[in-house]
Amino acid sequence: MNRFIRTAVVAAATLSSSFAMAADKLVVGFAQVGAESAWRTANSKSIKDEAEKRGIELKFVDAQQKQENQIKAIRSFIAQRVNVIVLAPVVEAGFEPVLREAKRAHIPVILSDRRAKVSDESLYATFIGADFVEEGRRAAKFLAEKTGGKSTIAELEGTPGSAPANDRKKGFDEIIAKYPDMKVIMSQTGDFTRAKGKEVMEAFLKSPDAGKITALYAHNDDMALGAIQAIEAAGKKPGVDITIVSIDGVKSAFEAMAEGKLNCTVECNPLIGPQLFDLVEKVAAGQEVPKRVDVQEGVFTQEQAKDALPNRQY
Ligand code: GYE
Repeated sequence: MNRFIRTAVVAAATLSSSFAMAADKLVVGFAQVGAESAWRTANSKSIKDEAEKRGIELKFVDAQQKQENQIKAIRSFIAQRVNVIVLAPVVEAGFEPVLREAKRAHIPVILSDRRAKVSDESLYATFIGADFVEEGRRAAKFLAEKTGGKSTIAELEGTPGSAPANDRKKGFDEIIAKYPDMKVIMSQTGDFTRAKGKEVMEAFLKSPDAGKITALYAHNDDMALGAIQAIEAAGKKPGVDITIVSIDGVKSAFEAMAEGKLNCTVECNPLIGPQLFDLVEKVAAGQEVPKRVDVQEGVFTQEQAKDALPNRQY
């Protein structure tokens, strides 16, 4: 074989093996909610890291908390013929038509973190996420215990129409209904962000009933952290004058607990990358998966915060 032919043969062999590799590589489209909170940042990182570790090509779209961006992203994943679509639905309602389009294209969809409301369960392969109703119950149980069943509560809700906002309210209300002296007197959305949490808390503290507030329930840590700034600016002591409970368990919440400014955080574990990609690989291989997969989580009080802080990964 002369030198030119040998080079050509080697080049062709390299090319065909790289084609084979490209064909084997799983391609996953992921329509993420946004980058609204520390929880979300940790969740995105966990998913990106795990895809990289497994050699899976991840097409990542940050939808900036807008449903229309997620619908657009899913349509583009369908056009690109990805192997699996992962969707973390911003809100529960309104995804059915685009999920039907994915089904018609025979591309399986996995719902991650937040549920979507659909009339036909065959529109998604599985849902992996936390039990948000239970998180709401845990927050209320802590508050009931801490305040001896007596508190006048301000509530910072998550994104309207989102599964965590709906469920965390539901679970919380279910428990406080058992305590005649626990009442939510004001409730508004802070869209899961620190800036909005602060803004809404400022408004709460200027309202005619401001003096009655003895407790704050925030649907996530970021909003509670924003509210803590507003409470301090109003000359009150967060964690003392107003008992505060929130959900997620992010590092800054642990720091706020260690400083006595936040009383409790209910964990919602965002590190679901490994569990998620186990499901992605199974679904892509046509294997059976459970329709619902739970993520494990706990509850942390100020007493436990200092010990737990060095080990927090998010
Ligand atoms: O609690 C919040 C984030 O869907 C569980 O979304 C998630 C929530 C989380 O913005 O911080």
